[in-house]
Amino acid sequence: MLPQIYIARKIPVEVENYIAEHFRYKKWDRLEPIPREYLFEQLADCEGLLTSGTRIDQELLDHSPKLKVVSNISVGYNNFDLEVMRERKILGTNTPKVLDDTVADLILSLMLSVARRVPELDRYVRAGHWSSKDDENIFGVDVHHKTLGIIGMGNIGQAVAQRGKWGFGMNILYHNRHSKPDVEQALDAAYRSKEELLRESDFIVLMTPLTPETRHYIGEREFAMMKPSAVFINASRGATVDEAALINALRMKQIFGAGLDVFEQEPVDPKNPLLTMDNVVVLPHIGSATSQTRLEMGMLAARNLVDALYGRKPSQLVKELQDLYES
Ligand code: 8YV
Repeated sequence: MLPQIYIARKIPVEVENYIAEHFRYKKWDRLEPIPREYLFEQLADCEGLLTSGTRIDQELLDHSPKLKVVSNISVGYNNFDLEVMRERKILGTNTPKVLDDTVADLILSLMLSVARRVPELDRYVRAGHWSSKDDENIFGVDVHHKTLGIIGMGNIGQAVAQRGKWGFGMNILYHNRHSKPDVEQALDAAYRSKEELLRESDFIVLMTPLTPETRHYIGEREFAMMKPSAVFINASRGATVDEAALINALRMKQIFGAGLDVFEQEPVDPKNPLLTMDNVVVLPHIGSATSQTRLEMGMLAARNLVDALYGRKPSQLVKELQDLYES
């Protein structure tokens, strides 16, 4: 009998067709997130779970006695309680690489939108206004040939650096847990300490995964180091930034503006002060949101499930659980 799995989010039909060839399955195909208690009921007889963002913790695993693998349709996997999954020998997989260019494109759009005030001035014109070309009140800041500082030089960070370097002639700085000589050579990029990068950069892109070490990685101290003309971009996870400190830094004009695709609380609270600021561009966590990329992510996540439940090592087993497969 084919293994039983649960699909806990809406997926492209091509992915569902592929899954149907390998599994018995049940699915949640609404746009709103699946209620946790309902998910628990569905998982009672499932060996695999296809999801992203669902908190995989002791409570969920206590309701999933047959679960062997959780396949995230996302590159981030901060929803995994890795310690509990390790104890229970539950495999966890993600979908890196296939979304790098799509997310990097979005990050560049945020950089340009904030720097040249695109959404703000779009609203300005739609409201019936038009100003002299010499009116400094509609001036923005340049992107080309400025200094781009990337915190977290993983695959997406490198894709952003490529765009900045080759597309806009930018000077590339980066901060990472480990230096990357090959990237430095390929992009003429320079390694900097976190503090040096914050002080020297005109555009700061935060692309670290969310871990206990990176929670509130950018806060009051860090915003105070940035240039008043600096543009701050976060497209990783909202909680890597102390959002209250960001709001204060913007109010005190410690930075020029911010581009945010992620928030500490998602969906973002409509009363969040960031949504009232003209020098902040906000998006609903759409980094990987193109049809082609979501199809590729879904197919990769489905293949991870097939590998795991058909006795093969999944190609995208997260690094912290690699030894589980050998054990
Ligand atoms: C997913 C994300 O791309 O990939 C990630 O880590 O941040 C998410 O935006 C999206 O939820 C599709 O699963």
